[in-house]
Amino acid sequence: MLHIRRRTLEYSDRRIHSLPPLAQAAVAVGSSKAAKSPTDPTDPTDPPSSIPFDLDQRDLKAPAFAPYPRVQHSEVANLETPGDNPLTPNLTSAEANMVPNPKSRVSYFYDTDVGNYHYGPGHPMKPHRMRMTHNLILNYGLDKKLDVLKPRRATAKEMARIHTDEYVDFLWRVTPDTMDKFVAHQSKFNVGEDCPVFEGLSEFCSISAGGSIGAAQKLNCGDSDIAINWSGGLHHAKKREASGFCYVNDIALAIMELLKYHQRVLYIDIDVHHGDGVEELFYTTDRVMTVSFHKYGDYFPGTGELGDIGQGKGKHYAVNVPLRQGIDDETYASIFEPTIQAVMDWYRPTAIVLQCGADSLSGDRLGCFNLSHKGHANCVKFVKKFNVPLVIVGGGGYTIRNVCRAWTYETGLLVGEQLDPELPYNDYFDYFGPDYRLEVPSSNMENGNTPAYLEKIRLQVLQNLSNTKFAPSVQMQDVPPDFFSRDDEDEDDIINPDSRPRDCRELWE
Ligand code: V1D
Ligand code: CA
Repeated sequence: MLHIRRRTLEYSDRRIHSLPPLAQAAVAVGSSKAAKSPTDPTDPTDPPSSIPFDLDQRDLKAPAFAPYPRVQHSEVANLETPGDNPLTPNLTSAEANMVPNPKSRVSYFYDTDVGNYHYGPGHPMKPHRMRMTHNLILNYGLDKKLDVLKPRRATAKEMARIHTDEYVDFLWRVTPDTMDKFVAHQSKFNVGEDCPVFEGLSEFCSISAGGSIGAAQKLNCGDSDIAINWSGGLHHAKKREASGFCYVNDIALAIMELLKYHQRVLYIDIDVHHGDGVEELFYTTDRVMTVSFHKYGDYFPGTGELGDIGQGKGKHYAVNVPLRQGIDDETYASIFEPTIQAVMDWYRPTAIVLQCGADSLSGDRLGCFNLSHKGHANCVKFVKKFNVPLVIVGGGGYTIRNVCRAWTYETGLLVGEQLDPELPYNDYFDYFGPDYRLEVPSSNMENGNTPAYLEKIRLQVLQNLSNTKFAPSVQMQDVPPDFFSRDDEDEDDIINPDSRPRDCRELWE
């Protein structure tokens, strides 16, 4: 048995490289714009906001051609119609999906306290939506198909893996009653109208982050194929400040956890707002590829243009898909599917984190897209089909009855259950009137994304991807200690990376 000192993983990839067809087409398109940098790494007065430890010790090898089953594009028109998977030409798409996809083992993280936190009167972010979603999930009986787990709460030390000690210390100490003591800190750490200091703020952050870290650990230990944390997805939180209703970047913490055992992690963001916090933290590494689909142009947070593609070793490992308002199911799939297929072909991630912000749904209080629940869930379905270990997190979503509908529908999809469109009776039944149904319909709003605009975006994104000449591989990589290792463990203990806990349940109970 191989025993090594300090957790070290061996990665190798000796398969033969060949150009995926989509990317071949893209190579013919013109060159990309220069990347815009969130920080200047050459400026000693501006410490990088990206992850500090060395992610880049690698041995580059040629990648394989299309290692995942190619997924049929544009399934949105009718998600239940027969598919044309060349491997299973005579099967319906539902049957075809079942052939390469054995039933997934799905973990689901939920803390009953999460719905009790309150951002304050008039604030659109409502943690209560997680309680409503959980209750709907229970009333559909989906808990029987899920491994339901209460997350361990993330500690300040864990948060400090991506945030500055000073910022974490502030989050843990500030309360609405002690605000006066922290006047100078309020602008420094960007707390205020968007990110208010509310009662129990640090506990709320611990629950959200604990769920996403736990989800990553469930994949790392091989216990689950998919792990869900609808209380996570807080993609705007920055290394040293809060932003856009987000304080602790649970997604980056989950990605850091995945990087202990995974060579390449893909982050996909379908929230209507740009996933700027996650992008910024991994902007200079090729070990994480970030892909964000978002409204761009006179819209929060104002970042995420097509030419923002990463920097240094991370150049070409950030992908931005700027969209106009009113995008519908079919149009969204027409850009999402080829982009993700090309990313999978080129980058070949060994784990994926999918942020499912529900403010991209039609009729969202802050959003401006026109996706139905099916159009939103099509992204989840498309990503799931690659059978790569998958963390699912929540995010934005401000018409809370629709957030519950979409996340419940997606939970059903992830466990392979078709849900009755008639809602079961549940504790929040009144919220769902007058129809009391599961669907989130799209509206007749105008789609600002013309075919010509989307084609331009699609070609440029594929062109940028074609510049990732290969999927980076790592031969030997020091990984940070597991979050769940106790402080009193001997640093010099001999650790066998193949002896990861088979059953992580003990970590959570
Ligand atoms: F409408 C409000 C009422 C009270 C407090 C805040 C808002 C509000 C609405 N939209 N704040 C916003 C956005 N902030 C601004 C600010 C104006 N300043 C100069 C900035 O436009 C923030 C929107 C945040 C969206 C968060 C998110 O949905 O992406 C999310 N995802 O995961 C968690 C949150
Ligand atoms: Ca959002």
